[in-house]
Amino acid sequence: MGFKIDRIRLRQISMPLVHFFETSFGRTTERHMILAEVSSSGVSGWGEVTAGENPFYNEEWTESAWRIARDYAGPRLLGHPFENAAQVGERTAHIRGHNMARGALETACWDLEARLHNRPLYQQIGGGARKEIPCGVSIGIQNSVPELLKKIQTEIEAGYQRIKMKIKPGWDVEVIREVRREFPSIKLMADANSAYTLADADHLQKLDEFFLMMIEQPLAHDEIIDHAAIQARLQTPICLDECIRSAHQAEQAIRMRACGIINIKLGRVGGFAEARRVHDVAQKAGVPVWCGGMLEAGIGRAHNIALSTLENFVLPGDVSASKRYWKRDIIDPWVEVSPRGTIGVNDAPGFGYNLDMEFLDSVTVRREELH
Ligand code: OSB
Ligand code: MG
Repeated sequence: MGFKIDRIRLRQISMPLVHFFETSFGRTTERHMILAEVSSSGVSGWGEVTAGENPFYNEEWTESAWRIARDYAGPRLLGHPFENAAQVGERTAHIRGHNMARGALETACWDLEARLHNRPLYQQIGGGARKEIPCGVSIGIQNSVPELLKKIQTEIEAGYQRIKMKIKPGWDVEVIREVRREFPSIKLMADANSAYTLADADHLQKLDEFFLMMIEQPLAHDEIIDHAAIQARLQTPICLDECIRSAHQAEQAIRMRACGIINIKLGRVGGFAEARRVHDVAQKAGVPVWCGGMLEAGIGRAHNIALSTLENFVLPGDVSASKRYWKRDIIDPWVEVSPRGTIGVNDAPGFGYNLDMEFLDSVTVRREELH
């Protein structure tokens, strides 16, 4: 069943985080995100832009995504006869970069397609390998080590299956040593968000003694070759995040042995079709993947859950409970995590949750409609 998009509604919402989230590139206290609603003859699908508030994780931020979605990507989709949602990404592939803005519209079209077929999104994308997905948490840089230890304790008690901690120069080896002293056997990993260079190789080698599951994106956001060089010097597997924006880059990184694991983020690769291709490339090479997070509100979170039901998402992801981020989420029910650290996958049509429209309207700060 094909479809034509006859209306696109963009809205920007603003919500404070329950707790600030700090990475090597900065601290976030309030999220400003864009939601996209694509409609075809009265049926709507929803997507979420996963860009940050500043162009620090990658080149995108809320404002650039608004302009790309409104002026470039949105108009390319309106009125075009799509045979299926897998074709949507190609319509905006002439835009250089800006995968998160493109991805919000692409994922919205998959949600729309799922609803037109009256089936859950996870089935529409070809997932369904598991009925509940394994969850980890990403814990930001804290003001002190005791605060970090306390946060880890809380999340382990809640049942989360692995802990990811953010690192940067000055908050790395000695902090991880303290964490390991307190929690000798938890599944632990570190994410540097590109805070180091090859000149730090000797320093990063010290991390091998802590039996980390992986070290995520230690080097530059666009540097696959240097990651191959650092991987050759480390026993701990490298996991690439920022570097992998396409299946082709995943193929190159794997071929060069730049990573042993890949973090897949829908926005970073431009949507479900490319995420699936990255997944397939990795699976063929025997490289496990997991679903990353971008501090999403309910729509993006629900999409991540659907993605995580593809076969090769075998490691716990950064997809966790709504209440870790929000005082109130925009979906109903909120995303909840079981005591064994899993999220159950819903069978309702589309992304599987209801939108809390009243609350959504109350946090909306800007709107635009495209015909
Ligand atoms: O590198 O995975 C990352 C958040 C913002 C930007 C980049 C990253 C992250 C996270 C948070 O680690 C994951 C989450 O809990 O949503
Ligand atoms: Mg990361």
